Amino acid sequence: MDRLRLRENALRAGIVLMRLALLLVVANLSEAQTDQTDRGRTPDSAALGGAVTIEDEGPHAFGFPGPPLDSAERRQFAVGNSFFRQNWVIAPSSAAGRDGLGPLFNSRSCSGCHLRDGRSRPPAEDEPDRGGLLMRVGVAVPGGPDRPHPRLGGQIQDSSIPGFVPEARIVIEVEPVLGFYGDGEPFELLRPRYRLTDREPEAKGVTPIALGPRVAPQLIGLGLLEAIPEAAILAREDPDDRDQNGISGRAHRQPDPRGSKAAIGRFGWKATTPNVETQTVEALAHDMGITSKAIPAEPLTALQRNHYGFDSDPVPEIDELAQDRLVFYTRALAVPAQRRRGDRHVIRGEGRFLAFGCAECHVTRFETGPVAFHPGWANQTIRPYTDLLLHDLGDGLSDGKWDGDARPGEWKTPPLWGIGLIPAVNGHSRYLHDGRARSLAEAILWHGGEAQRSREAFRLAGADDRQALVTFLNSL
Ligand code: HEC
Ligand code: HEC
Ligand SMILES: [Ca+2]
Ligand SMILES: [Ca+2]
Ligand SMILES: [Ca+2]
Repeated sequence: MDRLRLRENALRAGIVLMRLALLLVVANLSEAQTDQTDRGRTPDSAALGGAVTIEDEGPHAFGFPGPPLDSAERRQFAVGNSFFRQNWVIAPSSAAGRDGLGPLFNSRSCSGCHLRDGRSRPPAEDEPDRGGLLMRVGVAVPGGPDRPHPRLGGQIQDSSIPGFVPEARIVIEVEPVLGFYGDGEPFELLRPRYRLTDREPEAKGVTPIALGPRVAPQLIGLGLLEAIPEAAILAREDPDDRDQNGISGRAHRQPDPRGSKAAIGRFGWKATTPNVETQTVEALAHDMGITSKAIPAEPLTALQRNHYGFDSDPVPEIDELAQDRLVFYTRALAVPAQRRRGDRHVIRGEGRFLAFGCAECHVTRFETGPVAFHPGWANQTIRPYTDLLLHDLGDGLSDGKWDGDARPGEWKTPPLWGIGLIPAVNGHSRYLHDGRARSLAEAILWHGGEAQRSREAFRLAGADDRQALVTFLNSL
């Protein structure tokens, strides 16, 4: 058995080496090539999003429309962009079509959290603006999914319009966790703990509360992730770990609110939403207090409605055309190309990535299907570095909060495309679902559970190999 596995590994290593040699050739070829579209079709090129790849590594790298859009579609994209960035205001106002903020909300605009279509970070200790971290909430039920909180619902809205009280404030306390690399070099991780203060009086005393902190992820390539055929995702499931590699991903199945058939969750840190449209209308309602045709009620619990004597206006606050443009925009954001692909540290790091088993979950290659929101997004070879499956990453990352069917320790493998550009776009290097990791190395060191073996391979590797792996991640 073991010998077989050894042989398998040796074989695999051979394949990896051969692939690397190939990559070198491809990298050299594509260096000489200037034609972007040809480059987009080379499976192992820097075009991580196939034809939906752009070349930019500046602060706006996440904000480009996918190249397949024609000029009329680019205008729709621009309209969607303005709805993404502009602040919603309190109704009634002269800004018809952009009013209806709250009464409870987290942010006045999508870009308030997804700044430049990118990623938020948790607030520093002395920062009054807590907008970067969204807090899901529930009442913990031993051994099972938690229930919505009777007063607070499923999410803490930490802002309100006048006449309403923000639900609570979030306090973060960190505790250092010390560790050592294989060569004796020490490292220190910071384990966050969360609690609520300044709760609205009626919400006090309801315990035990389960808290789920989440940062806003970058929004690139979402139309591509939507277009991966369901069968291709399900083919990678292995809930009982039959191949005994310690990894047992499963899809997050859930009812699609628009249809009766169970859909596969793809978006959110726990793959709670099946498509960009659902994610968008939920963000409008829960994060900004903007009602839509799909979610006509403000995000208030029955207790809050009674207390405030509040009724939702039956007319949706965002009209259908604006919502369509917003969804179109969010789907159409392009993926930045990989940088420095021919660099020898990047090549070495990619080798480590494969050898450490990272690609078992951060899957390097998918083909999008024939059905996509736009023909340019169909039939593309993409390198998202995700399997869109849930994995148990161990107690260290468990937050005690269920989300749909996903257990407290289960997380969707996040795509790694664009991960190296977060510092350029958002001016920080915070990673993982709550932004606790202060560097890519810390993000890896937090991996446990199904990724334990991978994490240990990284931790025990030599400093050069660890650095090369991080250099590779930064090239994505
Ligand atoms: C209060 C902060 C906040 C605001 C405002 C906000 N988002 Fe988000 N967004 C998040 C967080 C946090 C997540 C991750 C949610 C989760 O893990 O369940 C997310 C996830 C997403 C995703 C899924 C991305 C992925 O790859 O999984 C999309 C799409 C999205 N948001 C779009 C929007 C749009 C469109 C708007 C405006 C209508 C918006 N968001 C407003 C915080 C925000
Ligand atoms: C068992 C599946 C699995 C394996 C193996 C795995 N990861 Fe992950 N990875 C995840 C999941 C799930 C998360 C999200 C965890 C969270 O946010 O709490 C994650 C998060 C990350 C992040 C942070 C991403 C972000 O958007 O903030 C990086 C970087 C990363 N992994 C790199 C690696 C590297 C490098 C390896 C190999 C040493 C590896 N991973 C192995 C599943 C895996
Ligand atoms: Ca409203
Ligand atoms: Ca709430
Ligand atoms: Ca397995």
